[in-house]
Amino acid sequence: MITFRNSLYTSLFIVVLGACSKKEVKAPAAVGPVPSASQLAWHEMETNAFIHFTINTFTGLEWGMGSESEKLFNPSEANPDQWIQVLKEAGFKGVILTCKHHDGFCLWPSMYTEHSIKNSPYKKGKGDLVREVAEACKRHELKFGVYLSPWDRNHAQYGKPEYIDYYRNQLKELFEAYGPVFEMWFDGANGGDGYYGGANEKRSIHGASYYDWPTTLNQVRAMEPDIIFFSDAGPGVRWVGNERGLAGETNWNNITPDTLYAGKAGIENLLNTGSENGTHWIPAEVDVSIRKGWFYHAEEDSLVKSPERLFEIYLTSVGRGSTLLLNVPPDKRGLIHENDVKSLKGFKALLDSEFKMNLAMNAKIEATSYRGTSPVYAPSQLIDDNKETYWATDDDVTMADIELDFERPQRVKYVLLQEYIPLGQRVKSFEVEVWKDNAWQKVASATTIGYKRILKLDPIETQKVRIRITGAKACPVLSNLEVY
Ligand code: FUL
Repeated sequence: MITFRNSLYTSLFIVVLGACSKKEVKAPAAVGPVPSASQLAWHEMETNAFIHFTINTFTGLEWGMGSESEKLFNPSEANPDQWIQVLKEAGFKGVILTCKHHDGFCLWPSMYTEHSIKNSPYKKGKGDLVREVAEACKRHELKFGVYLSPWDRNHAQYGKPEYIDYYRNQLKELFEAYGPVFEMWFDGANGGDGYYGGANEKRSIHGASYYDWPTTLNQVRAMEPDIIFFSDAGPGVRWVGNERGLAGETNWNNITPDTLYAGKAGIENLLNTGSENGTHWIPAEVDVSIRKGWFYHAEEDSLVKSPERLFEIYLTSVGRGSTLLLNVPPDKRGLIHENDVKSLKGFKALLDSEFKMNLAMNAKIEATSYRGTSPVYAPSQLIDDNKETYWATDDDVTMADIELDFERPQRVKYVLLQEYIPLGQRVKSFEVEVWKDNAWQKVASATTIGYKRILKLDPIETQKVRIRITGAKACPVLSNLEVY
């Protein structure tokens, strides 16, 4: 009888215990603005390429006046397949083409203007480079994006309401014939002198109101619901505030857009860092050219950025939670120049060699705490190679340490962290320490993490690395930790 009772109690105890351990620990609630599905997909692209190509390539200018003859556009060996193949091999996931730059020349045979490829010698006026690039992107499985300059120095009606109809008609042409389009670039350069159909004058517009962007964006969204809009103020992604490849060391994806508009002066610093309590998720995109200029100029052949420079830019863009948009302009032949190809190959080789062996993968991992001590939020989720799982702490814990033990000394050079951004950006400050001479030594400290943060350390031999989250808007939620 006693035995029976005992075993009954034991079974009851086990059932109760089982029920307790199965008790689901609630996931953290989202904090602040969060990315949309298309913004999330955009973050995950990490590196995209810009292609600047127009009559400027043949005149040596950066900003054509709009008066240049279409006859000047004559790439003798244009081969968009080569462009896209080179970019694909360098690891880029998307391409944005200047379908029309400020000079107004269109790389597709638009029915709304004569200032286009149809009046150029290229393929005797039968060419369409927007189509060729969009198709090459499909073949090589890169996403295709469109730059259509709002400022048009060729168009007679620029500055008047009629031009807005023209601009919208061209967007319709592009989105209906060449999609899918993943990103649309609205450049901030606006107004100034130009040809304007022969008027040759200076025209200024009211940047905040002339274009009536909300209407235009709605029209585009109706054609391409998942589109990401780039402009200083987003709404999809924002300018990073410089063209030197530098995202802010503090880089919030949040910003309050109501005081921003494309081309507004004096907002560079704000764009660079975003703001901790910004009301919208509008991440920064880092646009920078592989050359000095945006267009190809033979005299810059010796100034192509080296693989090492491109790698540094990668660290200050992708490594600071942004997406890199690297411009690689075709030359007068219509090919990516040999020097650029060489640099891109070297850049890819550097990426592959610097991030070859993730030491965290086989390390022992612990944390000072994890949410409800549930395995769902355990630190092991940081090294499981699954971006959907994450380590998180209890709601009232905003400081915590994560420790990796490699079990024998390793040479450590980079630490890579990722927040689980579908639940918002949280971390405000963190430090990296290594175990050296029987003590923890601080080797780096930084602020935000966001989609991805890579810290480059002075290479050091150590058996253990500790990440200390020292400040966060709410409980930290991290999906990935890598060490190289
Ligand atoms: C700038 C433009 O004025 C440059 O020509 C280039 O297109 C760059 C990406 O954006 O605002």
